[in-house]
Amino acid sequence: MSDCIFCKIIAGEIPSATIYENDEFKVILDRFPSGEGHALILPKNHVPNVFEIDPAQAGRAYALAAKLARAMKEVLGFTDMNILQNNGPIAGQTVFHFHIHLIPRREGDGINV
Ligand code: D5M
Repeated sequence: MSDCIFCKIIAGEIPSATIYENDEFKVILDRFPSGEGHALILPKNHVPNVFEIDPAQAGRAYALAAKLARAMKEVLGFTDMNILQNNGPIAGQTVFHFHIHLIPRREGDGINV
């Protein structure tokens, strides 16, 4: 989708800090992180939200979230994590391309999700 910032990132038209990639997903660091290591899982196809994503693809995205959560915990040394996903502006979605937030949590980090 031509005016979607995440599609532009996936196409390599604007830079991102990519931490993982496969045929179906790209995982980048959030440009406006809630905390250190805040990452986003993006499907490479444009799909706006949970209401429109193929449920099987949503399943693969969450399976990837579970794998990455473990890898990130080992590498970054945090203890806890929020995994969340916003759908629609009232729910706080600001980029209308489905994405899963992976937010490492540490004691006293003061993050409000
Ligand atoms: O989350 C959208 C997230 O996308 C929000 O945490 C900021 C992040 N964002 C916005 N622009 C960029 C770029 N260019 N690179 C990386 N991350 C970005 P939402 O759930 O829609 O509010």
